[in-house]
Amino acid sequence: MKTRSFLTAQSLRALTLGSVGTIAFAFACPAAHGAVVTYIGNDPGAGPAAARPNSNLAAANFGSVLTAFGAATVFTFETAPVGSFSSLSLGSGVSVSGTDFSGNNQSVANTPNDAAAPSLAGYDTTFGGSNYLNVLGGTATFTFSNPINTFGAYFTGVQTEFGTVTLSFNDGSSQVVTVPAQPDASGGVAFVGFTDSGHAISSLTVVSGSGGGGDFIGVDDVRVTFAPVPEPSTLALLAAAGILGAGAWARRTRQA
Ligand SMILES: [Ca+2]
Repeated sequence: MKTRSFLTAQSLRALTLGSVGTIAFAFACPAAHGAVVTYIGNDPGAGPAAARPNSNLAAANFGSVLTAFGAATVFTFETAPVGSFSSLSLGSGVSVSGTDFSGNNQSVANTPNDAAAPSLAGYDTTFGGSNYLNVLGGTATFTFSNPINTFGAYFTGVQTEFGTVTLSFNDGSSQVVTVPAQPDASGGVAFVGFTDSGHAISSLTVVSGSGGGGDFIGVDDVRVTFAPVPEPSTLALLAAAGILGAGAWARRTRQA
């Protein structure tokens, strides 16, 4: 996995304005074939109504490179039924399933897990929205009928106390992208996105911490692009090439 990061003038400005958040993202050039390139920003302590400059900047930079991958499809969970699910269809051939720290199904929530301290345990990040994927430890696996080559989302309430939160997937080899943890006392929000040029990913699992039940987090405003599929005309050409090749073999066989 290849990850390059640096601070821009804008992110440095955000830092000097008092935020203790950090942002790390890749050069905004198309990724080399085969490389997972991450776009990550985090805002410790940021709750539902707070500004999240580093996370939003990472999301914007991630979005700016998606033009090389195609139109992004965004899932806000706003039309998803509130409550637990065994498998939740999000549309566009995308579904999510998984079980929490106690083996129960994951759920969609419309209020923060911790009403008194919403930044600690997951909340909605959609502008004007309320619903989010409520991951109470354990795992949540996104399945893509049409494989993807980029993925991004906001993660809320990820803390250092409950183990590491990761995105695990296979693009021909096993890959792990780590979601930055926020301080135990404050929680916060992070945006994590990645591009994976030239690859196709059929599923991705959010592993929400480990030990002691894992971490209670929110996942929201998921955005993906779908990997290109061979055009019918390309398939026809390949089939024709196969027929021609078979014909040539037959001729050679007859001549032999
Ligand atoms: Ca939402």
